[in-house]
Amino acid sequence: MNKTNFSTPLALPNIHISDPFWKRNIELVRKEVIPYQWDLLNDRIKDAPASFCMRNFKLAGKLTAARKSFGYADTVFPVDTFEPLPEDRNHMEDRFYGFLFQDSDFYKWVEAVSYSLIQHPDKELEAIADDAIDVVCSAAQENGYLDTFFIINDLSKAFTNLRDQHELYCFGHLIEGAVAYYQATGKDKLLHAATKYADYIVTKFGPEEGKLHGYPGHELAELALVRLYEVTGEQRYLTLSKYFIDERGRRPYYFDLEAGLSRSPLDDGSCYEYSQSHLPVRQQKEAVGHAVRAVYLYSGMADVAKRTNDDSLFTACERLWDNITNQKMYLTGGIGATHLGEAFSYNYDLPNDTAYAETCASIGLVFFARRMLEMKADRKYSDVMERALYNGILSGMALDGKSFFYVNPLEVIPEACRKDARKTHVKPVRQKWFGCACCPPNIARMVSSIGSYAYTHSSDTLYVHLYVAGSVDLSCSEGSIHLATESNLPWDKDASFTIHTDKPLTYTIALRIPSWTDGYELSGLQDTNRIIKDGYLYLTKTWYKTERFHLQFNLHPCFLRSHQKVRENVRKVALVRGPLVYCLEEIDNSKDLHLIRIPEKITYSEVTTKEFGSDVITLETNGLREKVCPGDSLYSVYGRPEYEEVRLRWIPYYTWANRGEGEMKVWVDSL
Ligand code: FUB
Ligand code: ZN
Repeated sequence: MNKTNFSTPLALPNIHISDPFWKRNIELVRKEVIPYQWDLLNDRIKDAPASFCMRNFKLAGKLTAARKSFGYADTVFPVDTFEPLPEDRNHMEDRFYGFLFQDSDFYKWVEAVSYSLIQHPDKELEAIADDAIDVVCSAAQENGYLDTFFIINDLSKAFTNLRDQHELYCFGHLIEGAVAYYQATGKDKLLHAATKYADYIVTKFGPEEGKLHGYPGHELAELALVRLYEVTGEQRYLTLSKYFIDERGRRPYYFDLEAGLSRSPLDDGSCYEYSQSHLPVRQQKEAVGHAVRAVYLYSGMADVAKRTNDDSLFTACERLWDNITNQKMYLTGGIGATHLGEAFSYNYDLPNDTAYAETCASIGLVFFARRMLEMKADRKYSDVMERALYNGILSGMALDGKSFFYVNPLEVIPEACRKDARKTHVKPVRQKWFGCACCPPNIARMVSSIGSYAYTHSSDTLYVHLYVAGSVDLSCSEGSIHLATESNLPWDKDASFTIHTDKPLTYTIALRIPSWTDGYELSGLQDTNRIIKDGYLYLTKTWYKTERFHLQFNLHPCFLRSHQKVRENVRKVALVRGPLVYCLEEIDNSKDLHLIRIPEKITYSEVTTKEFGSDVITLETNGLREKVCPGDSLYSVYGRPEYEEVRLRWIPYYTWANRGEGEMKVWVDSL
């Protein structure tokens, strides 16, 4: 591990985003997604599945108050099964409803609100969040415990089924929301609740006798505890995170012990691959199991590796990263190829039409990438981060911010989504909401915190990982630096930078040279030491007052192929332009997209359109369409197919399914 590269993300308040592409999305989140989700959390949207989230917090608050006053308020409902939505039609007043991790929807919402408030202060929104936080905090028990599923249903069962019941996952989201709200507003009520709960958990878990030697069934607490450690400086939170990581996968398996099993259902531990607890994490070489869980875990591992200088943990992270991105990732940055277990499949198994590629999983991949970049500035991380952000994550939200994808396939035939049981998880149009609503609030928090993925810094270097227009302020030992970036990527091919320092200051600006470009030109800088390393251009000089320079990339569309082991993509090609993946839609190219062929000689043209609400570059190429064979027999003697020439219209993948229902295809057959 190269320790000189140790850096840290820049605090969001120091970053101002003016980027047209991202600003539009941030504004969407602020104006549409946040208010809409707030209504959803309060069950005020008629045609969407009920959330029960705020209703559960209120009910838990009542029970907590009763417990405080009378020392007793016990209603006991079953918690033994993973019971997403109790079926009783007439909801009982005193019972928990919704998924058992429904609390996390509020925590993610408040996290998104926090980032939004940083970019755009809004007293009214802050007041709504303050009131909601009062409700949430009123549910906390005297000892700090805060999980409405157990507070309402049966407190005696708390921490008895870590494998399935998501308490430590909700706890992780509580921390993330609380830290973000504190950083955005300076208000610490939720943070107090989170630390009190964390302190309670510290008394419950650890190596000492009498404590639980368990770890989260759905990871997240690991990375969240590190965040809590960073904001409070309290070592015990980092220690607990490291404990969860070190304990995971050790034998005898904790999940066996808590279930009262004397041995594992499967001796090789593969039954625990789903939650990445089949092996100690440092021995894990392949990304397996539930994809969101996996990347949340790996992010936590990276966090701990950095804070504890743990080379073996870093190496495990790097190995897992390489496995995901070289063998298990869609071109869009989607991960988790199978809906069975929302999981990774085997290496190179990347089916396009049954893909799962959950929005949350790509978000988790970005978390993982950002943390790896904090340890090692290598564009293998930032390239993927950018790919996921501009494609597999943004596709999760409609262009009007009002509907969402959970699953992000690379090929869709609407009829199959309805009639083929293997594909019913794939939706041809975005949904208003989901009973299991993990993805929409996750997109909201990701988009509104985009700035924190653009830069990291160390004492002597500012790293620019994403070309997002805006400005960043930071101070180093010698003084303060203000860097302003102007850029209209992904549409335009250049970025201009203005650096202002309060006095002469020797410092390095490291710019990512994306792998999608085959050349670049830097102009406007004199007396600068230039080094290229791991895909970053390091510019070191003594900056003085205000200086401007310019970076221009070669940016042109091109077709990519997959590794030959990706069986699904044999003889297929996909069109990209810079970080954007493009796709064909039925509305532009007629039905039966499987009959389209990409010839050897291609001419490209770029057409800017306002059809998608803002300026978007669509691409046009020549193409061929296989002519329909005469006759309607299912099989007939083979003869070389005939083709007609067609003009193909390609749109950025993230814009698909915004003009009604129809076929869509990313990987298209070549001739
Ligand atoms: O289990 C909590 C969340 O719900 C997971 O992260 C998602 O994959 C969805 O299953
Ligand atoms: Zn999700």
